[in-house]
Formats: sequence, structure tokens, C-alpha cells
Amino acid sequence: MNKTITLETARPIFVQFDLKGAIKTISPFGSGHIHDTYRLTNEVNGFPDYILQRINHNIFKNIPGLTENMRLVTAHLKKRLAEIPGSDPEKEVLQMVPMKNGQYVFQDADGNHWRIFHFLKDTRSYDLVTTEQQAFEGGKAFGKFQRLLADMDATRLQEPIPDFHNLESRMNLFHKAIEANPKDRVKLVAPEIEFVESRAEQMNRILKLGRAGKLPLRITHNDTKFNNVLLDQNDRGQCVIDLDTVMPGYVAYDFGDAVRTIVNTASEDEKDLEKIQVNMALLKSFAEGFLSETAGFLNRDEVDSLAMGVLLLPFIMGLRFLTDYIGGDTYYKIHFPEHNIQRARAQFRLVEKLEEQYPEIQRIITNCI
Ligand code: ADP
Ligand code: GN1
Ligand code: MG
Repeated sequence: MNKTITLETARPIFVQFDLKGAIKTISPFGSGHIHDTYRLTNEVNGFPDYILQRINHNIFKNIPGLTENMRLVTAHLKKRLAEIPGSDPEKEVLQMVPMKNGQYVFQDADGNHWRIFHFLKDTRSYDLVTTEQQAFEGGKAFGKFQRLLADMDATRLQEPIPDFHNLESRMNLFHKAIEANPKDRVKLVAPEIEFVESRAEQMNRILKLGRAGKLPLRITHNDTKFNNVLLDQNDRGQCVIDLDTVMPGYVAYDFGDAVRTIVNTASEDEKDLEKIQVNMALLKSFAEGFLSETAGFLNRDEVDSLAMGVLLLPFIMGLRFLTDYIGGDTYYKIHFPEHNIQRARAQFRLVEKLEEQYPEIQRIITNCI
């Protein structure tokens, strides 16, 4: 949960930034697992509200690099959108607010790092998708994000979290956590460990195809869970947010992570595993939206890899939640002691449900091309 913070405590932070109007209220906002996010409302009519974020510097160790990435990516998106008639870069691109000294991140006396974005008003982020239109629009938004960045030189970006979706390195971290076993939890999760070990080899296909030169490295978002796209009041895709992990990656990662959070009929951390089903109509709508933007430039192997991503991403998220549980809950925010293992179990059930649908998932993707 975001820590509550008063306007008085926050004032010395936000006065560092070049804000318009006068800030009236501050309140915790959103349901992200990484940063502490707050909404600042403006007292003066006609001036914007803002999002204030305390960056999680335990996870993001190179904040200058991350901020430079974000600056480059948002500038490129704005430039590309300005060429498209009817687009509004101010509304469709996440906008960082500079500090009065021209920098973008303020470090307070306690070593916390703060940044501010323009609050995109009249938008919504969804933890659960309920309509085919939402799924389609999310697909279009993430697909368009990738299309607009396709001509950007990927070598200009740094890797904020190296090997983020690299299964081999995730398996190494998993084995290290098991060996260290700091909370003596390994004995509680034998079935989950077995689940991971029995699938690790087959889940490695994307990495192998990449190494064989069949999948190009593109600029990908790498955290395309559905609450990282803002929809407008009519549920049309408006803006892709949470750009901290934008870096070179494979397209199947973005496709798979979005599907993971769209098709699940239950929450990411659902306790009752019977509630976890796959909504194939939503998968179809998402794929149609995503491929309407990307089919023109993806190669044949990339298209074939998309279904693999649909299995890999919930698997890798389950693996990361399980690793964090075994390691003593140091990475994700948790709301109760068993939260990470409950999340892992829910993701693994989702993997099983998606495995049952695999031929149909491939068919849907092929039909979109
Ligand atoms: P985290 O990495 O912790 O997920 P996010 O950057 O995704 O942090 O922000 C958390 C939530 O805050 C988002 O899911 C979204 O609901 C909301 N949010 C973030 N940025 C904006 C913005 N510029 N305008 C409106 N809402 C936003
Ligand atoms: C985190 O930041 P947020 O809540 O959008 C995580 C993602 C996971 C996701 C699981 C930097 O995303 O990789 O998929 O939780 N982000 C980071 O819900 O680790
Ligand atoms: Mg987020």
C-alpha cells in the first residue's frame, strides 16, 4: 500500500518542481506494486493535477539512466505523434514535470527519489478487464507504442533492470533464493518448485529463438500489465504509462504480459484458484488490437513467438512472486504475509489454463494476420 503522506510533509518535495497553480490535496493513487504514487490536485481552475511518485530505488538502482531513458522515449513518441493528424501528444504521452533547476528527480534528505508527471485527467486504469472493447483498445495502445518506437535507435537506451525477462537469469535467482532459504519457507512450497522445474526448459524457447537471431530486439515496454495503459472516458486507449522498464526486448514479452492481465477472469492474486479461467473472447480482441498496429512490421518468427509469450509471461511472473516469497518479500509490495505465494499460485494456475487453450491461441493469432 502507498504510505499516507500529508500535504505538509509533501510540500518541501513538490515545491522543487515547476508546477502551475497551487496544490490543494494529496492522496495515495493507483495499485502499482513498485513505486509510491500520489495524486496532487490543483486549487486553481484550469491548471493541471499531478502525479507525485517516490521511485523505488531498491529496485531501480540507476535512476539517472532510467530518467534519461524516459526523456528519450517520451520525446520520440511526441515527435512521431505530432506527425499523425488528429493526435494530441499532450494527452497521449506521459509527461514528466521538470524541477525548477531543470532536472527531473528530486532527492530528499532521507535519500528518497521523487518525480512528478502531469495527471492525465478523465482517464482510467483497470486491474481487471471486463469488455472486448477495453481489450481491443489496450492491444491497440501497446501495439501503437511499439510501432512508434520501431524507428528509434535501441542502443540509445540503457537497461534499467538487466535481464528483466531473461528466464535463465530468473531461474538462477530462484535457485539462489532456495539455497539461501532465509525464512525457512522452501518446505512450504514444494509443489510450486516442482511446477517451475517441470516447465523451465520448454519455457526457454523465446530466449533460444532470440539467440539464434530469429527474433529482433526491439524497443519494448516490458511491463504491459493492463493497468499500465490509461483509457479515456469512452474506453478508448489514450496513453501508455509506467515507462521505467522500456528497453530492448522481444515483442512476445509485451504481448504475453498484457494477455496475462487481460484474459484472467480473476485478479492477479486470486486466492480461490477455481475462479481463474481464461476469457478467450478478450484474448481475441486484444490480439486484433495489437496486431492491427504491428502486423505490418513483425516477422514470421515473431508472430509465431506471440503464443509462446502468452505462456512465458505468467510463468515468469509466478516464478518471480515465488522467488520473492522464498527470499522473504523484499521486492514486491505485499498487503499480507502470504501475498506473494498467493500471487504465484494464481499465476501458475493461469499458466495451466492457458496451456489447455494453446492451439486455439495460436489459431486466433494466425487469423489476425
Ligand atoms: P507502478 O510502477 O508502481 O505500477 P505506475 O507508474 O504504473 O507505478 O503508477 C501507478 C498507477 O498510477 C497507475 O496504474 C495509474 O493508475 C496511475 N497513474 C500513473 N501515472 C499517471 C498519470 N500520468 N495520469 C493518471 N494516472 C496515472
Ligand atoms: C510490477 O510496476 P507494476 O506494478 O506495474 C513489476 C512487473 C510485474 C508486475 C506484476 C519493475 O509492475 O514486472 O509484472 O508488478 N514491475 C517491476 O504485477 O518489477
Ligand atoms: Mg504500473
